[in-house]
Amino acid sequence: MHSGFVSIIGKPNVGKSTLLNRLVGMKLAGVSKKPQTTCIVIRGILSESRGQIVFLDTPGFHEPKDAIGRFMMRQATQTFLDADLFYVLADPVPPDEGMGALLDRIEAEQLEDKMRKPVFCLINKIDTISKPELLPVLDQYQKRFSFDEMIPISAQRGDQVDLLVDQTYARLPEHEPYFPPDITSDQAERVLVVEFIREKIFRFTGEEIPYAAAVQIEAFEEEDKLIRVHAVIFTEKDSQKAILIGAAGQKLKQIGTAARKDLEQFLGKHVFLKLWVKTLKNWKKDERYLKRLGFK
Ligand SMILES: Nc1nc2c(ncn2[C@@H]2O[C@H](COP(=O)(O)OP(=O)(O)OP(=O)(O)O)[C@@H](O)[C@H]2O)c(=O)[nH]1
Ligand SMILES: [Mg+2]
Repeated sequence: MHSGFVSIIGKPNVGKSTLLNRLVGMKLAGVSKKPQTTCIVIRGILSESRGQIVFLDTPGFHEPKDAIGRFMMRQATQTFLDADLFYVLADPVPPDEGMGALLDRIEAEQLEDKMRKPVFCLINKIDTISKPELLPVLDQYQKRFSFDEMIPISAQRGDQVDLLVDQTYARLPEHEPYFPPDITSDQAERVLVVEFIREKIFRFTGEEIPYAAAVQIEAFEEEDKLIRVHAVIFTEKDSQKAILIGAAGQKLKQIGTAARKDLEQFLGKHVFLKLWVKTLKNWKKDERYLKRLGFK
């Protein structure tokens, strides 16, 4: 059997989390139209008779501005050490400055690393462009960088994802599975519960609100037919707290209802979800607060 760890990297918003969910056939990672939706590494496991692939969905690479930004970059780069293979996701446009910087860095790290690992370049969102538009893009990537594979895909529609999985197994080392075959993630349910609530905040609030919000689970109690979840959403300012709650609590209700539906599907039980909003000034800048919020 062939088994190993695959790190999914790329700039914010290229579709890393969408691809992870597609690969494991289940929604694990939050997806939104806004950049920097993912802030911790989400692991998804694909088990088959031919082996096992553990996908690591990482926060997008960007210039960190504060402590939480630095945490996200550490999370993304940590997977460099764990990975047997890399997927570098890109938009279906010619490589720009930012992408170049990311790829140059990967190449530099690879050169230093004696155990050089395969790198696949995945041009995502090909459902948004035509073939004649795509060909010159592929050409430019191929001219500038040397990848082990270059595969155009649509994470959303699933185009070429089977091929991607085949090519991945072909390059992974011979190894027994790392995890039992019946789990899709080895992460604690609590961690994924935070991810689901965060996704709804990203989806239903605008401007700076999603970036100012952190979710902490206060209680997670499993009963016979019901799971009770109590969670607090921290914001940086009272004004953000007011927006997040909304007139007559409407916004918070919308977030809570959508999150509960996702959680019920994921946990396979009825969920009672209680959300609070509190202000915690400077949580993004203070390492101690970050630790308390689970960003260790
Ligand atoms: N048309 C199209 N849209 C896609 C595709 N894959 C992802 N998207 C959309 O692109 C946006 C970003 O997707 P995410 O999966 O959240 O991107 P990400 O790379 O994980 O983003 P961060 O976590 O913020 O770094 C979402 O609106 C997705 O629905 C695709 O193959 N085609
Ligand atoms: Mg993501």
